[in-house]
Amino acid sequence: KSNNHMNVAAEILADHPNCSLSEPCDGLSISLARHIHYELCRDEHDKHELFNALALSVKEQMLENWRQTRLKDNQYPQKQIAYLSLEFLMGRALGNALLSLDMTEEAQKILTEYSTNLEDMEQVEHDAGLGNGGLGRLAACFLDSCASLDLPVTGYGIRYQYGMFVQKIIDGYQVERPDRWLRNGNPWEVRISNHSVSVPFYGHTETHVNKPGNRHHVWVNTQNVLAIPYDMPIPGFKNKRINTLRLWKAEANDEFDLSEFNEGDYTEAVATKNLAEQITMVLYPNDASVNGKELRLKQQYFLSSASLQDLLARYVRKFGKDFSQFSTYNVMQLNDTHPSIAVPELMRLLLDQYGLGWDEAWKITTQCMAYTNHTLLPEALERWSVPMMKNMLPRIVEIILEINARFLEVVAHKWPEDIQKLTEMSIIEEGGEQHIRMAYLAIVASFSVNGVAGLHTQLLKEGLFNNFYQLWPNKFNNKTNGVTPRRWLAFCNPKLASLISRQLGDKWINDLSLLTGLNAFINDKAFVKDWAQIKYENKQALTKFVKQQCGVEFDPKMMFDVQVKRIHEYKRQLLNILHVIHLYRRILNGDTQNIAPRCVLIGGKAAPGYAMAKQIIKLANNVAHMINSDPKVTPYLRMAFLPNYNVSAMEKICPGTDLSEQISTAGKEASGTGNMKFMMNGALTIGTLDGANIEMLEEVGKENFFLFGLDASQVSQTRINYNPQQIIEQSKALSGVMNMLKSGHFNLEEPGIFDHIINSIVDPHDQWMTAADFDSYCLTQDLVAKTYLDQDSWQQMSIKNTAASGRFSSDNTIAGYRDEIWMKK
Ligand code: T68
Repeated sequence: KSNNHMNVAAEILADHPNCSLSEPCDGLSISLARHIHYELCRDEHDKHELFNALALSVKEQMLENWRQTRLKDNQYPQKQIAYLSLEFLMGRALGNALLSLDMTEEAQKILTEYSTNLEDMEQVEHDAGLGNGGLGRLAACFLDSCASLDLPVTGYGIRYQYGMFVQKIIDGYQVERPDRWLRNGNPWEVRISNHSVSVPFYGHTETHVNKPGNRHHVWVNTQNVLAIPYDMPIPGFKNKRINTLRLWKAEANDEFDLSEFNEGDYTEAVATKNLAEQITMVLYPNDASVNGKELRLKQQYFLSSASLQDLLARYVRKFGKDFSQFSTYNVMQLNDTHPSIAVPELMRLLLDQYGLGWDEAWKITTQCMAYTNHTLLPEALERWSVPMMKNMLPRIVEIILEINARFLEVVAHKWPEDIQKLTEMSIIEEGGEQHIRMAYLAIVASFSVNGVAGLHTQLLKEGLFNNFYQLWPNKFNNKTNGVTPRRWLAFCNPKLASLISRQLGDKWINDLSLLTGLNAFINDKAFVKDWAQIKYENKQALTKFVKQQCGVEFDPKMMFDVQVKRIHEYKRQLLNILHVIHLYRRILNGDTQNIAPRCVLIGGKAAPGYAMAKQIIKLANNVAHMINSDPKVTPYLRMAFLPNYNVSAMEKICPGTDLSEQISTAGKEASGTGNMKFMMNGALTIGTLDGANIEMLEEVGKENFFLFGLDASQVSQTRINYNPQQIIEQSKALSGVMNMLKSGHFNLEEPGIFDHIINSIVDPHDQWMTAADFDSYCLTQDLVAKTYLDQDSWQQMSIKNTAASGRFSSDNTIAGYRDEIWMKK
């Protein structure tokens, strides 16, 4: 499309003759004009080019404060926090940056001169999808809160060339496509070549004895890969702090090629370049299972080593090689065990590179490592094969073995003559091939181990890590997750945000506890009406989005019932679908009394190798298709599966949701964070006593929460004699649903495709116990419908939910990390 951006830019610059690329003037307008005029170099641009110019000029607005933040943090000795994570699920940056810099209105005004608008520009930005789900998005919310709380925190991660795959739905099936998010460049990043470091792989170790009793270890003949940092600015909310997210890219080291080159094999030498660069090529799309691939271990070590070298170099620049103060000025928060190889790597650097003794190095390491656990699922606990690691990282394995030997002495001291304790707690798992239990390594080396919600931490202490809890009760602590109210309310729901600000002022944006003030207005008719009207308008916008993305017609007058999250059996999208089928049967049977018309939306990605999750997606699509094509049904029930659920989709979904589905098998969801986003935006929750749901219910009161199902201890009890067949026979509703499924009603053209799903429900070993909670779920859904039909009380409950959501601001969570972990004396 032809544009006269160049003319507009030229006019603006003509008004400011003293501004040029070398002597920039302050201000977004000039900066944008300059980028367009001097860098785009042609008269016509597409929206991507205009977006890039805009983003570059917004970044430019941050550069001076970014520099000042760095100077300040270097100047005043205070503790620096490194948040180490294989995932940062940032989403889009433009709208968030403008909000933090308080430049949204200015940008809107400027863009009208270029005959476009901010909303269209925002849509052009590709999500930075460098994460799978909750764990990666938590890291992103934390960065926002750390900057907004003025904390010197640096995020360290990997600059994946391909982020989380793009999900297409073809004939109801998930198809994965590469996420080429860097296709049009990334205007937010700055490549810092002179901070590159070199990360060793392979080779072997040698022990040299200098003096008797003084052994010195060297790791030689390594293949070295360059790690190049790309920095992204993380603006605090209206406070001038700009923190850094430092993402490492792998590149071939020139010396790496030399030998081959000298032998004349030029092409071979260049090809090895690819091997090095593969390390940061792609994000592993598994969110709840480990795949044990060598490349994944390489990524973990690459991130850990590069980040630690960076931190050590920075320390040495300032304090020299006296490391006695290192742990006073540094702490590393490990986002799950994924970067836990940082433990032996820090030991290696201190021992081999800086010549410290073991005891001193160990003291430093254990004073600055802190570990966050995000799951109890055994299939998600990382265990690396010792032979594989020995080959790739021989020196690291030596150090882990030494850590373990010393640790087992501690165990033997605490439990004398208890051989079983030694095998149970050893960092090395024996039996067949040896494996390294990364969680144990992280616990042994950390001064803090935390879970991510009250129940989860309790289950860690009582179950999974009980031995360690007995040994070191004081290491364990809880930090219930949170989400940033900037992105998840102020930015994504501007109408509700301004209504709230009209009533309470705008201080709530960085003190979310102030939202309790909304309770004063639940009987204010005009306010409740405005509240309902905004939800309605947000549902209209969501209706448009669903139509665009799935071709399904929603109706904003119906209830919007939403479950969006990764597809996993424990999250029980299947239970949701079974309830939809139950409603569908009721409607077909003419039993429509007390049915509140609803639109059910399900979205989420399945790990590419997770067959059952992929079948659940297919089932959701087929059920949706049957429902939506029956005009007798659609006045009461509609359903859509939303393809490619991601951060920017959630920004449209949560403001327009009435009912949030948080229905995991109790004891399985560590915390959940989507649950909090919905609550902030005034959705009511139907949920089990799992993860942070428990704390949400505590805050809002059980009369404002639709609770159902077994709790965690009942789940364990019921498991012993679980008989789903009998449950089905005794439930008219469930047997009806099962019969309909078995009849092939939803897969007439593809017989048998859902057999696996059907069998899983009747299997006495069904870990997720879908049948056990079905009746309770349906009863509670009836109560949801009844409540929805009474719109006055629904809207009041909605207000109460937002009002009670303050505790789930990630500012609150980060204040806990700051006071009880990072700055704890
Ligand atoms: C999630 N975990 C938890 N893991 O499931 C969720 N895993 O309850 C919690 O709210 C959230 O973490 C934040 O604490 C994940 O998202 C992963 O994505 C993951 C990725 C790779 C390997 C294992």
